[in-house]
Amino acid sequence: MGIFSKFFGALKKTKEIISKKISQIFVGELDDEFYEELEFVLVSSDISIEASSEIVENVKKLAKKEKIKTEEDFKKLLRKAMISILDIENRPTEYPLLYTIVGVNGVGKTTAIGKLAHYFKQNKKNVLLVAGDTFRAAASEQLTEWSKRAKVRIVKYNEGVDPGAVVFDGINSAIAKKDDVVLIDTAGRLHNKVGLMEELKKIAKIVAKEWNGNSENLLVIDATTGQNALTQVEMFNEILPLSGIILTKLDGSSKGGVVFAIAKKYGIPIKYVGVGEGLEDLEPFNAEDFVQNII
Ligand SMILES: Nc1nc2c(ncn2[C@@H]2O[C@H](COP(=O)(O)OP(=O)(O)O)[C@@H](O)[C@H]2O)c(=O)[nH]1
Ligand SMILES: [Mg+2]
Repeated sequence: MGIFSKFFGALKKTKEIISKKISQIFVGELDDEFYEELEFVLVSSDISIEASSEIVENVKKLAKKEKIKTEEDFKKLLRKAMISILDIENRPTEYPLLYTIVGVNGVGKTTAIGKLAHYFKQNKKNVLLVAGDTFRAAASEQLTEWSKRAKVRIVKYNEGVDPGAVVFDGINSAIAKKDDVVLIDTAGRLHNKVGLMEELKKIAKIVAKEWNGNSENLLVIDATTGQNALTQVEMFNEILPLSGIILTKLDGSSKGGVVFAIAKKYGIPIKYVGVGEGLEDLEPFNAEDFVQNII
């Protein structure tokens, strides 16, 4: 219950804004002017122009067909149209499972790994953390803290060690101990894109070579950055094929709308959402719940 109420609370701001505006513009008549205003409401909630116009087109057709009169019925249709944008096939969670977690500095990668560790642990899985961010000593110390909190194992080395070596040893340790879940932390420094690119590619190569289980590359993005997130998706997807997104800091944001933009433009599913800094503040993403909490 705790997690859910937090999740609902997280999107409350977005919901208030969108719902209030729809009530303001909904006067019974669903004319062109109404739809134009609706599109504006969606775009200003960070649902991109492309995604907003698709939502509006779909809802327009449906509303005509179903002869919608009330605001409640209209919102139901709108929800349907929004869910269909987010309805991207998610890879099933099959074990053993390895996540390589990537993203720019400060988006919440290390925190998300701590929360994921706890989440899988609660589901009776054996989890190993791999401290692949060797750029700063503080990074592996931070991950060590999370490993203690979540009570899971960690493989780490000193600052400056080749992240490839950490990943290699981490994976082989996980295989030896028959772990179910391996979570790899990575550095996100952006001032050196080429260095970052090479590092991540090398990690991906080692994962491909050493790991036989299910493997995914997940990009962490900070919901409060809004449309900037799209640039990050673009950049990281060029380096590594991304299989999913972890959207963090929804608790501090009225910008959950960016998920529609990502789904529409890149067809990459959102897998988890972060709603705080605590161990339990992470949820698998569910499009219906998400939309239900937006309008
Ligand atoms: N409010 C909030 N803060 C978060 C969330 N996820 C991470 N943070 C904070 O964001 C900051 C950066 O997180 P960190 O995991 O170190 O980011 P990294 O550089 O990508 O590894 C820290 O202060 C975290 O506590 C979240 O879902 N909600
Ligand atoms: Mg980090």
